Amino acid sequence: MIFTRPFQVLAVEDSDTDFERIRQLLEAEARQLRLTRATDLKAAVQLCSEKAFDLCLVDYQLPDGRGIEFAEQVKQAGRTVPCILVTGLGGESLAAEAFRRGFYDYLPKHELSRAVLPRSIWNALERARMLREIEEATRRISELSARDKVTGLWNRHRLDERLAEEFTRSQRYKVPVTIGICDLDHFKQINDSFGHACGDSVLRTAAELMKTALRQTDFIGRYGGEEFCLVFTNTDLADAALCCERIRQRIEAEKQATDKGETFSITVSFGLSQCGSQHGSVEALISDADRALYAAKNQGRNQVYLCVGGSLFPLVQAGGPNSVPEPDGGSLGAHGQETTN
Ligand code: GH3
Ligand code: MG
Ligand code: MG
Repeated sequence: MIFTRPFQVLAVEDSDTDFERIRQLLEAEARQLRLTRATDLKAAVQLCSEKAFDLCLVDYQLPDGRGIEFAEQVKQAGRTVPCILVTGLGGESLAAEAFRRGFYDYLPKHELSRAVLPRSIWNALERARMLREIEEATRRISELSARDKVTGLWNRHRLDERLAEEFTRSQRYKVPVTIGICDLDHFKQINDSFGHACGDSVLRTAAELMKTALRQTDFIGRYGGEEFCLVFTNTDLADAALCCERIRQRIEAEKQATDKGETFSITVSFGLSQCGSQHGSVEALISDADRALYAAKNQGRNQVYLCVGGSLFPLVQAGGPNSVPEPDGGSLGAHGQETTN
């Protein structure tokens, strides 16, 4: 084992004689193992909640309870610590109980020696280190499998999972959920003019702008190449459309720069659809938002289009605040015209 620091070991032992024996048996390891003592469970749990110990050597019989319950008590205090049960009593059934309760080892006091005690401690520390590595690797794997590498947003896989949950929730409890699909306009030209790395940087900037514009309860993922899917929970079409319009304006206003210092700006198009009883599946909901997006593209890009009751409308600014058409098409603004592609 390679040490980067001394390990902190807490001995929970009420007997002065037994503690002194443990200290002597570990004398040769004193530089790598720093020993602290607690004489009852309460003090030991308190110490563990104040300081991160690497290992606890716990006596079985303590003035205020059974040492075998120590690990659970520490856990309740919000910590986990590897523990070894050191006992003058007991036999196989106690050993079995100790292992069942997560103790790393069980050591009868009469068997302790300069060989046995350090070996058990090093084994426990090594096992704890491996467990931490496995936990960290598992966390990284699940993070990587959920995230898109370029933007750091959720990837399609994770997005589909969450969207399916929200869709079901919306259908069951009749809460409004609106989705928006956003596609960067003429993005291929950016790659062609300024290079792929610049394209990646534009994707990151757009992703960041969108993410920061959303509420905590909304979510966003990278849907495809330069397409993003925004999911507005507990939000109807009108509110989601205004949010998308704000994002559209912010992205248009944002100055993008190449690594040579050239500046340019980009625009995005949005297609929106609110989850409703007419949507038999998530795919049907996405298909409506997609149709609205294609309408936004066909009608000149850099705008927000909505699918309302199966028909497609632009979000219009009729000389004032943006307005969203009613399902019957009642409040179309100046250039409001139905698109049917
Ligand atoms: P439109 O306005 O119709 O959406 O035009 P567009 O050029 O954005 O659409 P098109 O689908 O023709 O091109 C999308 C481009 O996105 C092509 C592809 O090379 C680029 N792209 C996809 N994923 C990435 C990526 O991860 N990084 C970069 N830099 N480019 C990407
Ligand atoms: Mg595009
Ligand atoms: Mg595209």
